[in-house]
Amino acid sequence: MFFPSEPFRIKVVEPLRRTTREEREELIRKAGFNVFNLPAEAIYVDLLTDSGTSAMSDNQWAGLMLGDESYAGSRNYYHFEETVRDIFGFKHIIPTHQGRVAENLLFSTILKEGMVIPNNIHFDTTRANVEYNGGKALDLVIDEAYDPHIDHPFKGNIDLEKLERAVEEYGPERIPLVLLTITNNSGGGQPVSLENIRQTRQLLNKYGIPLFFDACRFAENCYFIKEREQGYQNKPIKEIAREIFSHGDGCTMSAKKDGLVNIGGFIGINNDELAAQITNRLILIEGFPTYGGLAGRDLEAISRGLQEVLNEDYLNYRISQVRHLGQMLEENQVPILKPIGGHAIYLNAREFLAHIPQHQYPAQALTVALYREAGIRAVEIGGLMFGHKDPQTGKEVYPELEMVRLAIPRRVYTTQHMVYVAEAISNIYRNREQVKGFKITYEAPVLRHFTVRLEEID
Ligand code: PLI
Repeated sequence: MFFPSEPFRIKVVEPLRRTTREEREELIRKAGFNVFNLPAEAIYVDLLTDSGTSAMSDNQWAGLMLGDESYAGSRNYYHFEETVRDIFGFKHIIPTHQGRVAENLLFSTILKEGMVIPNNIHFDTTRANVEYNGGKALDLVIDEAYDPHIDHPFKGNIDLEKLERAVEEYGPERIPLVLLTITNNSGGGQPVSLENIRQTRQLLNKYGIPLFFDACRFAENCYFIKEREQGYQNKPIKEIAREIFSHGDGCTMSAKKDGLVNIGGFIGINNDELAAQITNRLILIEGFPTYGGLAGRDLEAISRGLQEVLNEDYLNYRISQVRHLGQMLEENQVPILKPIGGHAIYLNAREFLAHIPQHQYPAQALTVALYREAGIRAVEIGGLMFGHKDPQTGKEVYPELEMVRLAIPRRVYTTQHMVYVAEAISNIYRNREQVKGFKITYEAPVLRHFTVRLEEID
């Protein structure tokens, strides 16, 4: 077994509390069987998300002390702008307090009723921001992405034929931009190849459609390109990143992922007019353009985080830690999505709990079982998150994949934590027949998984 060793040592520790099974039973019932409602202190290993949960380095913490909290023209903004431009290359860099605000600013500016945004797969906040602003969110990833057994090196690639068909069907005037999510979170943290990016660009050039990136996990995507794509083995990660973004007209970024910080984001954009419109909206809802909803110290931590995330020792450890967890699960025959992605392991709940039908939310049932068994928090990415009522038939429509995501926070948990998680899951798998399905008792009209309440079916 290959153990990924950490390219850092631990200077500060955060104690974790262990709970009893009885305590967890009471807490999960009180939470309406929704792990978003659990107090974080009652969780032993929190794999809900890799977003905003990274451990910052000593260099980043030192940067916080250099925060310049001037309302306008903070020195940290200039450092941030210089760093982002150096990696991403876009002309205008607009800070926001997190990724979904970047999405909201972009889509509320460019979308008109009836417009369409193609993507490989929209993340849930991206889809919601497109739809809320009158657009239609199209997921056009390659078909292989929907088969959890296919071992494709770039399963995040957009399907160019599907894209061209969409352009012909809706017309280029109804497509203000195409997004590529790198890595493709909702499809398993799978990378997009540079070849696919180049081809997408060429196709869009024919129609004059801009290409944008949802760049949350761009460094992890670059690592996979270096590892898997011919011609990139000897290229530094930063050069790969620059090549990716050279094909784009802009990006949205949640720095809470590959910015290695707890809060922050930005929009990068080349179009002057669009940048001006977005900036005006930013002033209305986020703040002055040199802080965009963040403190100066946060901007400094992002600048430093973006430089650290390009370090190959770090990326090698990061990807290997996730892979190691996946390999331990595979050794115990636990069904997971293949190949193992960049930031998370995705348990294939449909196969794991084959006795629970999709309308009883097997992925949610598995998420609850993980908490009950071991105090581990994961997130459902299946019928609860993406299921919805068809407006015409009123029937519930379910997504193709029914997954539980174990997102690994960056630089937070040790190998021993991963062994603990693998053992707990393998144990549930051995006793899977005991896990029961759920029904919804309350749901909100958008992004229902955050506040849903459920009842166990006997
Ligand atoms: O959580 P935000 O608002 O900083 O970022 C939104 C967002 C946009 N795109 C993608 C691909 C994401 O993964 C994303 C946030 N992801 C979360 C919260 C996650 O748990 O994966």
